[in-house]
Amino acid sequence: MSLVVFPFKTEDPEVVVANLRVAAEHPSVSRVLAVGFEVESTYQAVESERDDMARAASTPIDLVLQERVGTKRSGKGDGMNTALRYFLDETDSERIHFYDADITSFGSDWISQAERAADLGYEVVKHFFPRSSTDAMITWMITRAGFALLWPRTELPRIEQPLGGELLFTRPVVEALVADERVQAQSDWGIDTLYTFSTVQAGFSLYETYVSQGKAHALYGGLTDLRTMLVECFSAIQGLAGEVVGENVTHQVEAAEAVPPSITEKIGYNLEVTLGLLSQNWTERQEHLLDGFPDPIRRGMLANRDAATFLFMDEEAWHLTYRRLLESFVPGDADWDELLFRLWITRVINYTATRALRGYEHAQSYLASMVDGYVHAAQSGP
Ligand SMILES: Nc1nc2c(ncn2[C@@H]2O[C@H](COP(=O)(O)OP(=O)(O)OP(=O)(O)O)[C@@H](O)[C@H]2O)c(=O)[nH]1
Ligand SMILES: [Mg+2]
Repeated sequence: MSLVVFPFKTEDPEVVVANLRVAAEHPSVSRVLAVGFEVESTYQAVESERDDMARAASTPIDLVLQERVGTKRSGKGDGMNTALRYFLDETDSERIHFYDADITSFGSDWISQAERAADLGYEVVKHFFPRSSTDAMITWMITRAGFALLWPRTELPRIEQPLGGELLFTRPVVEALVADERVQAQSDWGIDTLYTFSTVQAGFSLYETYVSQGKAHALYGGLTDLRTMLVECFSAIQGLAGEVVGENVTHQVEAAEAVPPSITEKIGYNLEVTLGLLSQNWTERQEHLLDGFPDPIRRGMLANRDAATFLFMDEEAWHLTYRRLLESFVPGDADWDELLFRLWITRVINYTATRALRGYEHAQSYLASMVDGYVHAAQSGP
């Protein structure tokens, strides 16, 4: 039997409550856990509904606040790590599932799919979803690119959605994650990167299950939230550089099906607002930090002070940029954070203008071949 966990902050209470109910009613689920960030309106809504729901489903629904487990900003990582400890200490379940609480397309099938893969013997199951061509830009440009450049011979760059928050772990995996100090320290948005990295490094088998209806969820709170996520996801990779990862991991990816127009035609962000960011918030120190970057990148970025320019930031320029960032980026330094954000936006706009605009199919195969290209470049030497 399984424990199903929803980490949540402030979300639409109706969505969170509906998702808790779906989980509680699933026949493979013996307990449901909601992990809140603080006592606020969403927490109170869950508190007032959970007894009735639990009674109706004959499945306990617990509600806890996240503990301070890690050493970075206290965020989703503390929430998820709190749940791992709860799973080991308070339950004798064999499996734990995580789902984001804000998903409006969540269904019972998601749990069944993960259970089926675990029944086949897989130790980690990750859900993956069709994404619009301008979504998942942290995943592609930061995480998959970084995995390719740093661990080209491993399964890491082959993982579809390494930052996805929908997944299943078997009990031995949870024991390993709780024993891994790097994982427990990662209290921020870097937690998904650490879970993915640590389980692959430890050699656990991985199954990726495809959810064709997609993950419909709350939109970004704004570009500031995205910036925090970007910085924390990059810092997580940077902190792992130098780690050794073995090549032999069992990894199966379910075939994807045709993608609906609601996803292929979706435009992921506001191009005009984003272009404007290229010329804002420059400081003299940021200009100096660019001294360490190869010249086309340094010159191109400085030109953005006057007018948006991004055609120079193709995949080769991003490769050089990424290597430089790995060497020099200082987490928590406001100018480095801003520069990283601006470099990444330049890359995302370049990709949008030269690739995403050519259509969904083209964009998808381009992104996959970009990662392959990094894998090849990294294998043939620095
Ligand atoms: N317990 C806890 N949950 C969190 C925290 N931050 C986010 N969450 C929850 O984690 C899940 C994923 O967060 P989202 O903000 O939706 O992040 P995302 O879906 O990766 O990115 P978006 O595209 O911005 O929605 C949601 O259920 C959030 O409510 C936190 O600090 N603590
Ligand atoms: Mg979300």
